[in-house]
Amino acid sequence: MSIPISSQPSPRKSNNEDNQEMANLSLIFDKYKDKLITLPKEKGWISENLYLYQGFWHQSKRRISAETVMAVQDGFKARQTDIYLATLPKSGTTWLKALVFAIVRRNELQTNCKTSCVSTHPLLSSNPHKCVPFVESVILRNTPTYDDQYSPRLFATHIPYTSLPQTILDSGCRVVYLCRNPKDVLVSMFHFANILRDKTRTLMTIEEAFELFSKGVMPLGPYWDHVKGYHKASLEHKHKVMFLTYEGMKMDTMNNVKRLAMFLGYPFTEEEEAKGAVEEIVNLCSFDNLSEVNKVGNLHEGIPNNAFFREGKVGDWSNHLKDEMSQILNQITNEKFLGLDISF
Ligand code: PAP
Repeated sequence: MSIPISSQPSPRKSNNEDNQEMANLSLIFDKYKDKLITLPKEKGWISENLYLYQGFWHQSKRRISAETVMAVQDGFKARQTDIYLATLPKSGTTWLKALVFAIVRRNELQTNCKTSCVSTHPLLSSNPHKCVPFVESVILRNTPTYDDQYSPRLFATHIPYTSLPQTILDSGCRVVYLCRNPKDVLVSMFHFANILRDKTRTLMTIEEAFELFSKGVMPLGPYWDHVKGYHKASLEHKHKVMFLTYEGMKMDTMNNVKRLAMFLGYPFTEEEEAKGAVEEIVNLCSFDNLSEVNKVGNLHEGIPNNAFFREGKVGDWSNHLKDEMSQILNQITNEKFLGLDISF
């Protein structure tokens, strides 16, 4: 279905919608509080605790939390035409959201015409997180802003494959998973957590972050289990689950954007390629461009837009991790990924 640009859902939400979401979030926290207190706890990166739910560590009392995962499992309804972008936090979610939004909505947004429409593209004024919502926060919305009338609906999720609601698994929709070198995920999460950390807590040290990460304790960790779940699904459902790496995307963004478009059912025509549409999307979604657009403002209260843009590089871990930490993580990763075709 082609939607005229004038009727596109606006990525900006009104204060009323934000207030409604906060009210719905409180109801969800309340609904699942008895279940939450039965779960094993560990030290949290941002708030005090993480909770072990279905084998993965989740935050609590946040938009992306054990409670909102439970609510998604209980109430979310997937469609066959939906597209889901799955990641472990800090693996390139923001980048993937931007790329897929720009690819799939390009006809409506006419990104391939180099005149006026480029200057009005939502990604030139909005955080990619506003353009592609997480299912974990979509369930907080009331129906009129649920984007039900748009097809395909674009959603992201941090939910591990084995915890995805049955409705997504049964729908036969497409899922793209993006994973990243664990050492860069650890370092990125370490910086992000210190920006968002509860003000009552002292900042984390890299040693503390390393220790928790190696034990599998990070939001949505264990890292290795999250990656393996989607990797297995990509082998079992080749046409439905696509497995990408941040490093591969960085190395050859143009070709991977073309592959992504093909997989999602929105291949670039020869004419589009000749006009430079792929390049235009790659540039629109580049770290330099998106970090410039998002250098001010907040995504939500207490979450600055610029927290999602730090270095955007492959291998920044070497500036933060000691050799010994790197060797231990290599060893764990080699053991966990033994026999799997996953490399960074
Ligand atoms: P999220 O899961 O909380 O949404 P996510 O977007 O996955 O976060 O991770 C942020 C990382 O992606 C940051 O990595 P760094 O800390 O190592 O720098 C961020 O810089 C990087 N990033 C954000 N946008 C882009 C982009 N357009 N291209 C490449 N990397 C990006």
